[in-house]
Amino acid sequence: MRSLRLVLGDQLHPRLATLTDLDPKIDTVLMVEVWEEATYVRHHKQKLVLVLSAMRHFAAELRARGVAVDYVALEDPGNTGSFTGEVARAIARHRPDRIVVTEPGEWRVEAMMRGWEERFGRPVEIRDDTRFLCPRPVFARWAEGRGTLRMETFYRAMRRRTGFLMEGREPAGGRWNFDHDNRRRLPPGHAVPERRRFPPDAVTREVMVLVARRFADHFGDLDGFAWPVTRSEALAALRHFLDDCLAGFGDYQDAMRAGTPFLYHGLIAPALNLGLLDAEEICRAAEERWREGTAPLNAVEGFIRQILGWREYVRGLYWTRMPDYPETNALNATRALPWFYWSGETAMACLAECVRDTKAHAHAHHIQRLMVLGNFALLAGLAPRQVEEWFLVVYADAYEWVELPNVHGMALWADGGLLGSKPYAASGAYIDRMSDYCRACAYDVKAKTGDTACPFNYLYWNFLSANEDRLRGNPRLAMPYRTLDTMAPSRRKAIVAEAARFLDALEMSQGHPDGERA
Ligand code: DLZ
Ligand code: SF4
Repeated sequence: MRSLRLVLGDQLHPRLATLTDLDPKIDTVLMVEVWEEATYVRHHKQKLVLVLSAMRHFAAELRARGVAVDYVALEDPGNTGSFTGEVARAIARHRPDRIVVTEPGEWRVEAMMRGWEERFGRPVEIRDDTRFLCPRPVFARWAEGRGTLRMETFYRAMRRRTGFLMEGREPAGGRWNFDHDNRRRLPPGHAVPERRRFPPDAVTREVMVLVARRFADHFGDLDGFAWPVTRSEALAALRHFLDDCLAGFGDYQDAMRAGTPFLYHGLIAPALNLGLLDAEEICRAAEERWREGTAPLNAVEGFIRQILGWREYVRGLYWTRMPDYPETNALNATRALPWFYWSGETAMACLAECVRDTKAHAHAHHIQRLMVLGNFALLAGLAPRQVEEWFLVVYADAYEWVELPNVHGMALWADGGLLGSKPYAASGAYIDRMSDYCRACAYDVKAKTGDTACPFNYLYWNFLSANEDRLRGNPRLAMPYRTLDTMAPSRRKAIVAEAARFLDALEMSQGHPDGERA
């Protein structure tokens, strides 16, 4: 039986389910660069380069292994610009008996694929994505009948299921979670490891020219592109992380420092989410470092939890809740995304720094995303759909299955607590504790009201006040509500007025440094 095997741009794994039983004598692999995928959101320029360059390299590697690859480039004459259109053309070229694909990372694309059998009059086999450690039906069974879903419960089940960091039935070190050890601020003058860069080769440079020409108006700098685009580069990036960064990752995973965007972070999510690495090999490699004594357990457990726990959990949740998941807006947030999310032009130094990093690298680490950019969006009541689209656009590792639950559920609490037990709201004190951003800021992080007061301060109390009906009963917010209750009514009124003034100015896009358009 002759198969046409479609490999998507984020499925570039040598043992992808689509390829396992490939017969090089009769089968063809189809890879297509399509306008629809490049523009359904206006991806950061570096994300476009990463996906297209990695696709081209992967096709070359398959060909070197003797596989027939039919590769349609973005500007090839006749390119219809969509997956469906390109599969139709490829069927006419190859006359396959069936089409083989692996489940995609987006509900939108899977819905498209489900229509192909009828449309093309051939069997379409959609295979499980074995790059993930928790198959979709296993997650669905785990979630079924549970009133609330909690990552920690799922993570423990996954530790037991896979045996990572287990000693018999018990967690290694006697604890499941070492998060308490992982909240250190970076000491002044602390030198962080120099990070390995992967300068563009000829293939990547060609894609950079294409992106500069065809996507000039997309967000992001192109010049600093240094992401791994092949499996061997991705493995080198992983080794560099394990050798030079993992040991310090745990302690400083929540720290932020101006001018130092990467710290001890993995920087492997773009490669992992493309398929250049897989979750199992990463967890195995990290665990090995602990077993051989070169990385402490708090670092290794924290790292493995991100991949085995959090990443698998958000994917499971995405697939069990789509397509309705993004429709909720539990806190009725409707404010438009301020322009400074694109320009970085705001007097709030923390936000400016995080947008600058994002623009320069298509990257910001999880605390920058959650506790600065996401926190502001939560406190300012920005419309979830706009914030979600921004996060999907700007990060090199962002695909909807991972971005949507992280933003809609975790950062914005728009799902009303399905994914996370409380909104991750914080005042300026948190940002000041975990970073050095406040030192260079026009605002005063210690001031609670007044012209120079840090906006995060009054926005935080205003948020709790405005959403009291919805949030007061949450046991994890009992403490801040107790503090709010002890506030003199006049003080509370001043905070609400200050927040209203700030948010009005933001909305009007005038009259306030943070509202001005670039
Ligand atoms: C993100 C992306 C981009 C920019 N371009 C392509 C492309 O031209 N061809 C392709 O196969 N995939 C691309 N992708 C990745 C897809 O958008 C991704 O496979 C779906 O969103 C499902 O996760
Ligand atoms: Fe951000 Fe407030 Fe600190 Fe300025 S003072 S950097 S706005 S937290």
